[in-house]
Amino acid sequence: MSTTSTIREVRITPVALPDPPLLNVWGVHAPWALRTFVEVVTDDGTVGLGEAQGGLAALERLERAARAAVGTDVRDTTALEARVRAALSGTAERPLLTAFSPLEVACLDAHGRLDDVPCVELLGGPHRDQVELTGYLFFKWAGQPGPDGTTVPDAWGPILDADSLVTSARALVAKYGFRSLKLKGGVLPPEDEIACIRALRDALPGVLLRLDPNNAWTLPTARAASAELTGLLEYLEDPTPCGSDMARLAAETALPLATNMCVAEEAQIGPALADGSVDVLLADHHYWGGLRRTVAIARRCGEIGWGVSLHSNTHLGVSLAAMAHMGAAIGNLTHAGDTHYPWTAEHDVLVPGDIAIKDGAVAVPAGPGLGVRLDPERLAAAHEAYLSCGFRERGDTAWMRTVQPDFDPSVPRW
Ligand code: GKR
Ligand code: MG
Repeated sequence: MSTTSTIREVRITPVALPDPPLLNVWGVHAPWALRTFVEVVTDDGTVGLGEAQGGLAALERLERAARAAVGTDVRDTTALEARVRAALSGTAERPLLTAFSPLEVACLDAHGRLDDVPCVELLGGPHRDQVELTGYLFFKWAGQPGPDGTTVPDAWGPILDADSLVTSARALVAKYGFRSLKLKGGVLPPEDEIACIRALRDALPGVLLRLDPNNAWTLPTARAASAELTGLLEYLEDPTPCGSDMARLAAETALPLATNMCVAEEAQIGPALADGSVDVLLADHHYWGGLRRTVAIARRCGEIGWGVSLHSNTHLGVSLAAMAHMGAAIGNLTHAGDTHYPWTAEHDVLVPGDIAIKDGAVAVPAGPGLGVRLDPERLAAAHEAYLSCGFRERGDTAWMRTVQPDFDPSVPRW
């Protein structure tokens, strides 16, 4: 076991990857999705990897946190957190933990490499050797808007009705073996989305289904929809605004309610527990403050009677590897975790073959640390794309308004 583990340098590389026009309640994904990679380098040259959400504001916080991380021991994530908290003093808890997270993941990766153990061992050890994942269905346009009103088509084509949605679902299930599917809702009127769920139920009877309208429905709409959806879904995610509406719905419906919006930091657990509005929490290490904290939050969910799933935003393979190690360490992972990876995999910057989704699951990489490697050429190309793409923040509403200038992202909408 090596004893040299002090961080001498943190390399931060923002990247951009092509993104299809996936629709959601806030608008539509722009042609470029932004992520940021972290490489923590110890004094003996060991490198640990982390992946973070992109965007200039988050990047600036991450850079400040990274400067504070230099000189800490990769084995001492408590000291790392203290330094990050000091460096970002005055920052709200969620963005602060979002800056800490990729550094914590990178330290765990380096620690695992130094001690020749997989990260899951540093999280308490594995409950499973692969983590079940959910195929993520989106409505989408035929392609991204091009110059002068043209469309730049993509391989998925338009997904705007039940038939095309079922076709995309069949394709995801055939390619990745998913045993559950999540539909990103809040895009079409509720009756159309319910019809889509019925079509999926008929087409893929053995596959569990979820629907996430991202707070788009009023309480009366959510009440009526949940009556129709009970028995069709394993859970309904964030149907109506957080707080009293979610609580009232939860009290009335037999359908389990899940969230990644109403409980997104520790201070929100108590109120949601008190009002009974949550049955399943979608954990996300990117904003819960890294792998160790998220494993602890998941344990707490078990104690208070909540189920646990995993939340996902557009991400690449370092995050997928982190989710695999973390998901394996969560004893009470009651539901398959979300992942955007099928929408981004072809643009990953890992050494090809280091990680993949097969048979509806991701195997925990066997090597030390996270068990995955960046491909320097692919990383450099993705960074060049970042420099030239012109996008610096995620802006689904702004991109939607390039096509539909009067688009209003307010919720609840129906
Ligand atoms: O990428 O469009 C998207 C998703 O809607 C994502 O932004 C959400 O955070 O998938 C997420 C969710 O479960 O709410
Ligand atoms: Mg959600």
